Amino acid sequence: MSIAEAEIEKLENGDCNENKVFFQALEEVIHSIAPLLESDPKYTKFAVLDRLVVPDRVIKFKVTWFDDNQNVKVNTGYRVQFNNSLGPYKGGLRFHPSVNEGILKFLGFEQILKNSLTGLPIGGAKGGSDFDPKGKSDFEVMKFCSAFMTELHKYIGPRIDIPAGDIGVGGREIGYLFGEYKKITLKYDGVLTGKPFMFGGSLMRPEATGYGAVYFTEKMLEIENKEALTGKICTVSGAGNVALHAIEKLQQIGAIPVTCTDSQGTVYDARGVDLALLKDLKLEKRASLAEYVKSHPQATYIPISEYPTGGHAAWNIPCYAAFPCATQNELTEIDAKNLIANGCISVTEGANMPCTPEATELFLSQKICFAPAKAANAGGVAVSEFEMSQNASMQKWSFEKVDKKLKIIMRQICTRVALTAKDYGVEGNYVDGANIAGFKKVADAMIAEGI
Ligand code: NDP
Ligand code: 2IT
Repeated sequence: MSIAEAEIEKLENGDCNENKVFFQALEEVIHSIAPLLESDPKYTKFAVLDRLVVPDRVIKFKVTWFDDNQNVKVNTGYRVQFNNSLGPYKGGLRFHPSVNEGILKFLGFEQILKNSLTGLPIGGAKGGSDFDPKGKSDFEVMKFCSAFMTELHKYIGPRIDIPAGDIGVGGREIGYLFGEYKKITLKYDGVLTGKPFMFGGSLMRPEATGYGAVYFTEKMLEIENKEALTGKICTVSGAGNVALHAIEKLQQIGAIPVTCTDSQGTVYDARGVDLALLKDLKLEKRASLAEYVKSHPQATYIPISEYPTGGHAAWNIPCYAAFPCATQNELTEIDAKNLIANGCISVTEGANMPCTPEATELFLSQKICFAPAKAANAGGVAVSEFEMSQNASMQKWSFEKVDKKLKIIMRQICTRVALTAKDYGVEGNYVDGANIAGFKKVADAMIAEGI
């Protein structure tokens, strides 16, 4: 039995350990690439899949820091350096209490194929900590980031491994991490992306993932001969980096995003989400979405505790296109049924793996245009690579230049995914298309580089 098959068997036998989300991601890819493995024996001969599913290394370390009351706090830090066949390890850092090795293996594995799809020279990695930035003072976040970097700096570098943001890690955290790296190493390197613009960040990196997801969707709807998003009602989940900028781009192209969510509930504003208010609440005040309705009594706030499935009410609002942009497995089969019953024709995964396998299967079987995360949210890491290029050449590109390059890359990914699906007899299935196209490039590089 191969390693990959053994991993799947563990899942089928009810192994509910922390690797569950990793197996979920793996299972989907293994299913998609079966025709490729059958058509070309070299992938089996060189055991590419078995080699790909095991990270090159998993670095796990203790992070100790003082809170504002001088109490010693202890967290666990990780960096999963998964695969560097196409370029240096690249991928975000997540700070959230749920973080464990399994979640980071799932995210790192997805990142390998996502980064491959961009066509840029970047390998796959992920990292983070079970540290919860919520409710912490700026000073506590700074202390934690410094302590985290005290360990992490040993393993990263602009040609080795380049971390960035993810859930709970934005410009503030990247700034503190960068400051500590510089202090320890004396190097002013482009070692992290998502830096604030004033010290080497790329314009448009904050917007890139959300904007990119919308650019991808526009191209997918064109290919599938569906009406464009302009004038259409859209539902969005999340109220963080990805969601805010998906909402922003949707508004710019004349669509009407009517929802956003956080971990506690959904805001439904039928007139369209007030983005300025949302940014103020989430980016400046770091407040709950429940505050939104205080300024907009016409809008509704539905806490998850009051929604029958315990999930998010966002997916029960009629829409033309849905954009889950919060977190993994947030959109279930029931949500998928509701979306389809209410006339939704397109679903774009802005978050990483936000749809459960059952929901994804339903979308595919019902011929809903379905843009999988590793293709649709690749805009963030693509602009991260643009940031690396700018840092390496001591340049600063304009917003317009980055935006233009982002749009081109998202449209190229979409076309390549659609064509790959067609070549393998699954036209319209962007999940299989993305997995095959992403895998093939990494697999060919792994074979060419020897074992
Ligand atoms: P943020 O931390 O900026 O925002 C996360 C949002 O999701 C918050 O509104 C948060 O609510 C909400 N949320 C709801 N449920 C959960 C949960 N169980 N765990 C964590 N958050 C939850 O993160 P991003 O917007 O950067 O990331 C969102 C998704 O997009 C993630 O899946 C991430 O991996 C993916 N992604 C991010 C990229 C980037 O460039 N940042 C690039 C590609 C993918 P609350 O405020 O209540 O915590
Ligand atoms: O999931 C992702 O692609 C990210 N969190 C962004 C990674 C990056 O290196 O910009």
